[in-house]
Amino acid sequence: MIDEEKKKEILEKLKRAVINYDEDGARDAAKEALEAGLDPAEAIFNGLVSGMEEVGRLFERQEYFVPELLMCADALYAGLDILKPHMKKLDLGIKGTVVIGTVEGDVHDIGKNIVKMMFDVAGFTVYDLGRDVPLDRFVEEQLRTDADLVCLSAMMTTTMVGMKKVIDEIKKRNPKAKIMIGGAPVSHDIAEKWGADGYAKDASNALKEAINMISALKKLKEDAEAKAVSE
Ligand code: B12
Repeated sequence: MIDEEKKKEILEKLKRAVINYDEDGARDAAKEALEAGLDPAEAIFNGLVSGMEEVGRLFERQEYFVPELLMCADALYAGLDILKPHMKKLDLGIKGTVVIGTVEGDVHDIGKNIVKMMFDVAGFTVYDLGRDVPLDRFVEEQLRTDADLVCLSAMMTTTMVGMKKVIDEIKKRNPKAKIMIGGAPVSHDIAEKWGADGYAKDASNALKEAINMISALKKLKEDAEAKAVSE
Protein backbone atom coordinates (compact mmCIF):
# COMPACT_ATOMS: atom_id res chain seq x y z
CA MET A 1 0.00 0.00 0.00
CA ILE A 2 1.36 3.39 -0.98
CA ASP A 3 1.14 6.03 1.75
CA GLU A 4 -0.76 9.26 1.12
CA GLU A 5 2.32 11.52 1.30
CA LYS A 6 4.19 9.49 -1.33
CA LYS A 7 1.10 9.38 -3.54
CA LYS A 8 0.69 13.16 -3.38
CA GLU A 9 4.37 13.64 -4.18
CA ILE A 10 4.26 11.41 -7.29
CA LEU A 11 1.01 12.93 -8.55
CA GLU A 12 2.56 16.38 -8.19
CA LYS A 13 5.63 15.24 -10.15
CA LEU A 14 3.44 13.95 -12.99
CA LYS A 15 1.43 17.16 -13.02
CA ARG A 16 4.54 19.37 -12.95
CA ALA A 17 6.20 17.37 -15.73
CA VAL A 18 3.25 18.10 -18.05
CA ILE A 19 3.12 21.78 -17.05
CA ASN A 20 6.89 22.15 -17.50
CA TYR A 21 6.79 20.20 -20.79
CA ASP A 22 9.37 17.84 -19.37
CA GLU A 23 9.11 14.52 -21.25
CA ASP A 24 11.91 12.82 -19.29
CA GLY A 25 10.37 14.02 -16.04
CA ALA A 26 7.01 12.54 -17.07
CA ARG A 27 8.61 9.19 -17.92
CA ASP A 28 10.54 9.12 -14.63
CA ALA A 29 7.47 10.04 -12.58
CA ALA A 30 5.38 7.42 -14.41
CA LYS A 31 7.99 4.73 -13.64
CA GLU A 32 8.14 5.89 -10.03
CA ALA A 33 4.34 5.65 -9.81
CA LEU A 34 4.41 2.04 -11.01
CA GLU A 35 7.28 1.09 -8.71
CA ALA A 36 5.49 2.65 -5.72
CA GLY A 37 2.28 0.72 -6.51
CA LEU A 38 0.19 3.77 -7.40
CA ASP A 39 -2.93 2.90 -9.38
CA PRO A 40 -2.08 3.75 -13.04
CA ALA A 41 -5.58 5.19 -13.57
CA GLU A 42 -5.09 7.55 -10.67
CA ALA A 43 -1.63 8.54 -11.97
CA ILE A 44 -3.13 9.31 -15.40
CA PHE A 45 -6.22 11.23 -14.26
CA ASN A 46 -4.97 12.96 -11.11
CA GLY A 47 -1.42 13.45 -12.38
CA LEU A 48 -1.03 13.83 -16.15
CA VAL A 49 -4.57 15.02 -17.03
CA SER A 50 -4.65 17.33 -14.05
CA GLY A 51 -1.41 18.89 -15.37
CA MET A 52 -3.01 19.44 -18.77
CA GLU A 53 -5.96 21.20 -17.10
CA GLU A 54 -3.51 23.67 -15.58
CA VAL A 55 -1.86 24.09 -19.01
CA GLY A 56 -5.30 25.05 -20.38
CA ARG A 57 -5.52 27.79 -17.74
CA LEU A 58 -2.02 29.04 -18.60
CA PHE A 59 -3.05 29.22 -22.27
CA GLU A 60 -6.17 31.20 -21.38
CA ARG A 61 -4.05 33.65 -19.37
CA GLN A 62 -1.74 33.92 -22.40
CA GLU A 63 1.23 32.69 -20.41
CA TYR A 64 1.44 29.67 -22.74
CA PHE A 65 1.00 29.62 -26.53
CA VAL A 66 0.62 26.84 -29.10
CA PRO A 67 4.31 25.73 -29.06
CA GLU A 68 4.12 25.19 -25.28
CA LEU A 69 0.83 23.31 -25.63
CA LEU A 70 2.43 20.96 -28.17
CA MET A 71 5.36 20.24 -25.86
CA CYS A 72 3.03 19.72 -22.87
CA ALA A 73 1.05 17.23 -24.97
CA ASP A 74 4.30 15.37 -25.78
CA ALA A 75 5.13 15.17 -22.07
CA LEU A 76 1.64 13.88 -21.27
CA TYR A 77 1.95 11.21 -23.97
CA ALA A 78 5.44 10.21 -22.71
CA GLY A 79 3.96 9.43 -19.26
CA LEU A 80 0.83 7.85 -20.72
CA ASP A 81 2.86 5.42 -22.88
CA ILE A 82 4.42 4.02 -19.71
CA LEU A 83 1.27 3.93 -17.55
CA LYS A 84 -1.32 2.75 -20.08
CA PRO A 85 -0.11 -0.87 -20.46
CA HIS A 86 -0.45 -1.29 -16.69
CA MET A 87 -4.11 -0.24 -16.47
CA LYS A 88 -6.10 -3.03 -14.80
CA LYS A 89 -8.37 -4.85 -17.25
CA LEU A 90 -12.05 -4.62 -16.39
CA ASP A 91 -14.61 -7.32 -16.96
CA LEU A 92 -17.93 -5.55 -16.96
CA GLY A 93 -19.83 -8.48 -18.42
CA ILE A 94 -20.39 -6.78 -21.73
CA LYS A 95 -18.12 -6.13 -24.70
CA GLY A 96 -18.89 -3.67 -27.45
CA THR A 97 -17.55 -2.51 -30.79
CA VAL A 98 -16.76 1.17 -31.09
CA VAL A 99 -15.70 3.57 -33.84
CA ILE A 100 -13.98 6.63 -32.39
CA GLY A 101 -12.29 9.75 -33.71
CA THR A 102 -11.87 13.52 -33.45
CA VAL A 103 -13.93 15.34 -36.05
CA GLU A 104 -12.70 17.14 -39.16
CA GLY A 105 -10.67 20.32 -38.60
CA ASP A 106 -9.77 19.35 -35.05
CA VAL A 107 -6.38 17.91 -34.10
CA HIS A 108 -6.99 17.66 -30.33
CA ASP A 109 -6.66 13.94 -29.61
CA ILE A 110 -5.63 13.57 -25.96
CA GLY A 111 -9.21 13.37 -24.63
CA LYS A 112 -10.25 11.01 -27.43
CA ASN A 113 -7.26 8.75 -26.71
CA ILE A 114 -8.09 8.65 -23.00
CA VAL A 115 -11.68 7.69 -23.74
CA LYS A 116 -10.36 5.02 -26.13
CA MET A 117 -8.04 3.73 -23.39
CA MET A 118 -11.07 3.13 -21.12
CA PHE A 119 -12.74 1.10 -23.89
CA ASP A 120 -9.53 -0.92 -24.38
CA VAL A 121 -9.37 -1.63 -20.66
CA ALA A 122 -12.95 -2.92 -20.76
CA GLY A 123 -12.04 -5.27 -23.64
CA PHE A 124 -14.05 -3.49 -26.32
CA THR A 125 -13.06 -3.74 -29.99
CA VAL A 126 -12.10 -0.20 -30.97
CA TYR A 127 -11.68 1.21 -34.48
CA ASP A 128 -9.75 4.42 -33.95
CA LEU A 129 -9.93 6.79 -36.92
CA GLY A 130 -7.52 9.26 -35.32
CA ARG A 131 -7.94 13.02 -35.45
CA ASP A 132 -9.09 15.54 -38.07
CA VAL A 133 -11.30 12.79 -39.47
CA PRO A 134 -13.40 13.63 -42.56
CA LEU A 135 -17.04 13.43 -41.46
CA ASP A 136 -17.99 10.76 -44.05
CA ARG A 137 -15.33 8.42 -42.66
CA PHE A 138 -17.32 7.93 -39.43
CA VAL A 139 -20.39 6.89 -41.42
CA GLU A 140 -18.40 4.57 -43.72
CA GLU A 141 -16.55 2.94 -40.83
CA GLN A 142 -19.74 2.31 -38.86
CA LEU A 143 -21.31 0.63 -41.88
CA ARG A 144 -18.13 -1.39 -42.61
CA THR A 145 -17.67 -2.67 -39.04
CA ASP A 146 -21.34 -2.67 -37.93
CA ALA A 147 -20.06 -1.08 -34.70
CA ASP A 148 -22.54 -0.75 -31.82
CA LEU A 149 -21.33 2.73 -30.99
CA VAL A 150 -19.78 5.72 -32.77
CA CYS A 151 -17.90 8.16 -30.51
CA LEU A 152 -17.19 11.66 -31.74
CA SER A 153 -14.78 14.02 -30.04
CA ALA A 154 -14.47 17.78 -30.66
CA MET A 155 -12.57 20.38 -28.66
CA MET A 156 -13.52 23.53 -30.51
CA THR A 157 -16.81 25.35 -30.98
CA THR A 158 -15.95 25.67 -34.68
CA THR A 159 -15.45 21.93 -35.23
CA MET A 160 -18.16 20.54 -32.97
CA VAL A 161 -20.83 21.52 -35.50
CA GLY A 162 -19.49 18.71 -37.74
CA MET A 163 -20.87 16.25 -35.20
CA LYS A 164 -24.44 17.12 -36.09
CA LYS A 165 -23.78 16.19 -39.73
CA VAL A 166 -22.36 12.81 -38.71
CA ILE A 167 -25.29 12.14 -36.35
CA ASP A 168 -27.84 12.99 -39.07
CA GLU A 169 -26.10 10.82 -41.66
CA ILE A 170 -25.65 7.78 -39.40
CA LYS A 171 -29.24 8.00 -38.18
CA LYS A 172 -30.34 8.04 -41.84
CA ARG A 173 -28.11 5.16 -42.99
CA ASN A 174 -28.22 2.90 -39.91
CA PRO A 175 -30.70 4.05 -37.24
CA LYS A 176 -29.73 1.15 -34.97
CA ALA A 177 -26.19 2.41 -34.33
CA LYS A 178 -25.72 4.44 -31.16
CA ILE A 179 -23.79 7.71 -31.12
CA MET A 180 -22.03 9.33 -28.18
CA ILE A 181 -20.40 12.75 -28.32
CA GLY A 182 -17.97 14.55 -26.03
CA GLY A 183 -15.18 17.09 -25.67
CA ALA A 184 -14.81 20.36 -23.78
CA PRO A 185 -17.38 22.52 -25.67
CA VAL A 186 -20.00 19.74 -25.82
CA SER A 187 -22.80 19.40 -23.26
CA HIS A 188 -25.72 17.17 -22.44
CA ASP A 189 -28.12 19.74 -23.93
CA ILE A 190 -26.23 19.89 -27.22
CA ALA A 191 -26.15 16.10 -27.45
CA GLU A 192 -29.90 15.98 -26.92
CA LYS A 193 -30.60 18.81 -29.35
CA TRP A 194 -28.52 17.18 -32.10
CA GLY A 195 -30.04 13.73 -31.58
CA ALA A 196 -26.99 11.92 -30.16
CA ASP A 197 -27.82 8.91 -27.99
CA GLY A 198 -25.30 9.79 -25.32
CA TYR A 199 -22.89 12.31 -23.88
CA ALA A 200 -20.26 12.07 -21.16
CA LYS A 201 -18.14 14.76 -19.59
CA ASP A 202 -15.10 12.55 -19.05
CA ALA A 203 -13.57 9.18 -19.86
CA SER A 204 -14.91 7.16 -16.92
CA ASN A 205 -18.44 8.41 -17.51
CA ALA A 206 -17.96 7.68 -21.23
CA LEU A 207 -17.35 4.01 -20.39
CA LYS A 208 -20.40 3.86 -18.08
CA GLU A 209 -22.61 5.52 -20.68
CA ALA A 210 -21.26 3.19 -23.41
CA ILE A 211 -22.03 0.12 -21.29
CA ASN A 212 -25.61 1.34 -20.75
CA MET A 213 -26.15 2.03 -24.44
CA ILE A 214 -24.60 -1.24 -25.63
CA SER A 215 -26.54 -3.29 -23.04
CA ALA A 216 -29.79 -1.71 -24.24
CA LEU A 217 -28.82 -2.41 -27.87
CA LYS A 218 -27.96 -6.05 -27.16
CA LYS A 219 -31.24 -6.53 -25.24
CA LEU A 220 -33.18 -5.16 -28.22
CA LYS A 221 -31.33 -7.56 -30.58
CA GLU A 222 -31.98 -10.54 -28.29
CA ASP A 223 -35.67 -9.66 -27.97
CA ALA A 224 -35.99 -9.36 -31.75
CA GLU A 225 -34.25 -12.75 -32.24
CA ALA A 226 -36.44 -14.42 -29.61
CA LYS A 227 -39.54 -12.99 -31.28
CA ALA A 228 -38.39 -14.24 -34.71
CA VAL A 229 -37.82 -17.77 -33.34
CA SER A 230 -41.24 -17.91 -31.63
CA GLU A 231 -43.06 -16.82 -34.80
C1 B12 B 1 -3.47 20.65 -25.57
C2 B12 B 1 -4.28 21.62 -26.39
C3 B12 B 1 -3.93 21.81 -27.74
C4 B12 B 1 -2.87 20.93 -28.44
C5 B12 B 1 -3.52 19.55 -28.71
C6 B12 B 1 -2.50 18.42 -28.74
C7 B12 B 1 -3.16 17.09 -28.88
N1 B12 B 1 -2.40 16.14 -29.39
O1 B12 B 1 -4.32 16.88 -28.52
C8 B12 B 1 -2.58 21.76 -29.74
C9 B12 B 1 -1.34 22.61 -29.54
C10 B12 B 1 -2.44 20.96 -31.03
C11 B12 B 1 -3.79 22.71 -29.78
C12 B12 B 1 -4.09 23.46 -30.89
C13 B12 B 1 -5.11 24.40 -30.94
N2 B12 B 1 -5.95 24.73 -29.94
CO1 B12 B 1 -6.03 23.77 -28.25
N3 B12 B 1 -6.07 23.23 -26.46
C14 B12 B 1 -5.37 22.34 -25.80
C15 B12 B 1 -5.82 22.35 -24.31
C16 B12 B 1 -4.84 23.21 -23.52
C17 B12 B 1 -5.91 21.01 -23.60
C18 B12 B 1 -6.81 19.96 -24.28
C19 B12 B 1 -6.58 18.63 -23.61
O2 B12 B 1 -5.87 17.78 -24.11
N4 B12 B 1 -7.14 18.43 -22.40
C20 B12 B 1 -6.95 17.21 -21.58
C21 B12 B 1 -7.97 16.13 -21.97
C22 B12 B 1 -7.79 14.88 -21.12
O3 B12 B 1 -9.26 16.64 -21.72
P1 B12 B 1 -10.35 16.76 -22.86
O4 B12 B 1 -9.70 16.88 -24.17
O5 B12 B 1 -11.35 17.76 -22.45
O6 B12 B 1 -11.05 15.30 -22.84
C23 B12 B 1 -11.88 14.83 -21.80
C24 B12 B 1 -13.37 15.20 -21.98
O7 B12 B 1 -13.58 16.36 -22.74
C25 B12 B 1 -14.00 13.97 -22.53
N5 B12 B 1 -14.01 13.74 -23.98
C26 B12 B 1 -13.17 14.14 -24.94
N6 B12 B 1 -13.51 13.61 -26.12
C27 B12 B 1 -14.60 12.85 -25.92
C28 B12 B 1 -15.38 12.07 -26.79
C29 B12 B 1 -16.47 11.37 -26.31
C30 B12 B 1 -17.29 10.55 -27.23
C31 B12 B 1 -16.80 11.47 -24.92
C32 B12 B 1 -17.99 10.78 -24.43
C33 B12 B 1 -16.03 12.23 -24.04
C34 B12 B 1 -14.94 12.91 -24.54
O8 B12 B 1 -13.24 12.93 -21.94
C35 B12 B 1 -11.86 13.31 -21.94
C36 B12 B 1 -11.08 12.59 -20.90
O9 B12 B 1 -11.65 12.68 -19.62
C37 B12 B 1 -7.25 23.01 -24.44
C38 B12 B 1 -7.74 23.72 -23.18
C39 B12 B 1 -8.94 23.08 -22.54
N7 B12 B 1 -9.43 23.73 -21.52
O10 B12 B 1 -9.43 22.07 -22.96
C40 B12 B 1 -7.04 23.95 -25.64
C41 B12 B 1 -8.25 24.36 -26.50
C42 B12 B 1 -9.15 23.16 -26.75
N8 B12 B 1 -7.59 24.75 -27.75
C43 B12 B 1 -8.12 25.81 -28.29
C44 B12 B 1 -7.66 26.44 -29.47
C45 B12 B 1 -8.32 27.75 -29.83
C46 B12 B 1 -6.64 25.87 -30.26
C47 B12 B 1 -6.07 26.43 -31.58
C48 B12 B 1 -7.07 27.08 -32.54
C49 B12 B 1 -4.97 27.44 -31.19
C50 B12 B 1 -4.28 28.18 -32.32
N9 B12 B 1 -4.32 29.47 -32.21
O11 B12 B 1 -3.79 27.58 -33.25
C51 B12 B 1 -5.41 25.18 -32.19
C52 B12 B 1 -6.40 24.40 -33.08
C53 B12 B 1 -5.80 23.23 -33.78
C54 B12 B 1 -6.86 22.41 -34.47
N10 B12 B 1 -7.15 22.70 -35.70
O12 B12 B 1 -7.41 21.52 -33.86
C55 B12 B 1 -9.31 26.31 -27.48
C56 B12 B 1 -10.65 25.98 -28.14
C57 B12 B 1 -11.64 27.12 -27.95
C58 B12 B 1 -12.98 26.80 -28.47
N11 B12 B 1 -13.92 26.71 -27.55
O13 B12 B 1 -13.22 26.64 -29.62
C59 B12 B 1 -9.05 25.66 -26.08
C60 B12 B 1 -10.31 25.37 -25.26
C61 B12 B 1 -8.14 26.65 -25.31
C62 B12 B 1 -8.82 27.97 -24.97
N12 B12 B 1 -9.29 28.13 -23.75
O14 B12 B 1 -8.93 28.84 -25.81
N13 B12 B 1 -4.46 22.72 -28.60
